[in-house]
Amino acid sequence: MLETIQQLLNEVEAFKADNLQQVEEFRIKLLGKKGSITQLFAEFKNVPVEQKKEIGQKINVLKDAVQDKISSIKEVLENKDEEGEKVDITRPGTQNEIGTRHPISLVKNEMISIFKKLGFSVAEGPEIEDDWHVFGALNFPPEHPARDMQDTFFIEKNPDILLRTHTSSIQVRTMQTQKPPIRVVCPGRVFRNEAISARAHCIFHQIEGLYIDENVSFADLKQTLLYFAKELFGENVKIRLRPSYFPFTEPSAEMDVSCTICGGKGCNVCKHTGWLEIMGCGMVDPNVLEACGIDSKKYSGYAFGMGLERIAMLKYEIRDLRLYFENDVRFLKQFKSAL
Ligand code: 2U9
Repeated sequence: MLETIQQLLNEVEAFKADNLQQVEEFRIKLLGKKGSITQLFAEFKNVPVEQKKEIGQKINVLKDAVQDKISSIKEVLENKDEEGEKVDITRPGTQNEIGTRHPISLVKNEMISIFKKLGFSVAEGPEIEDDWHVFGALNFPPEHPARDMQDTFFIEKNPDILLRTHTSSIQVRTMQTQKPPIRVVCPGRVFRNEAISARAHCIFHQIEGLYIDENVSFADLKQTLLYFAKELFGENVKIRLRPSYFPFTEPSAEMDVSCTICGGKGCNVCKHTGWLEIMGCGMVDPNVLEACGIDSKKYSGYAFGMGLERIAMLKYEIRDLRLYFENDVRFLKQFKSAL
């Protein structure tokens, strides 16, 4: 009997049909009143008790195989889907939509490719940091307001551990592990204890740059940033630097670009000034170089930093920061690019 079951299984497996008539003949041959499987069930009562379990299971497997085979062939022959709905096989197939890159990733990748052309490499670092890498090494005095719980997220059990408030901690780590010349850009997610609105978020992204070598000057910084602005916003963009203050750079400046919307004539976006602030920059403070193990008498360097959300807002005319974090596909699918 086992042999017969195996033979029938082979037959079922090999069965093919060109029309429904052949399928029906096949069904009758196996499952009809005088069909081979019906006969097997009839002979089952003569099977010795100790073989009943094995043979019973095998006959059931065979019966299931026949029924599966019949319904799958019928589905194809009748052009019906799994639910039995008639399928129009002349219709074009449904296309799988491919995803789009997030606008923050797009501007980040574009900026990285601009700085790579100038010889910068990319460095990354941990989001959970210690006080020294975020504040101490960067010349923040002990009482600086950024160190306050109102501005920074600290880990409850250990006030020395916090979420980085800027990506500058990556440059600190780079300086500790590499010898000049150093030329890096550091993109990453940063965290500040702020209420969420159209203009502020507690999570955002920065990209910062650092160049350290002998005889690096403010003129090198200015020319690098001019090249960067032209690559990102177009050949006609103008830049201007205004004096500013950061604990980690001296002298420090803020850089504006001529308004990307009105070209400098004045509009709502630039509040009729013709200029848009896009980044902070400056010469690395000698205290910072020394704290990170670099001889400030031999080496000098420049650094700059900017918020990716702000740049993406200007590039894509996005008016509300919260859109970046909602992952609404109607927003996301508008951004298509090779980068
Ligand atoms: C080291 C030394 C110096 C990085 C710099 C800025 C100026 C700056 C802000 C722009 C908008 C951050 O996203 S934002 O809020 N950044 O203005 N960042 S210079 O200076 C460094 C970094 C690391 C070791």
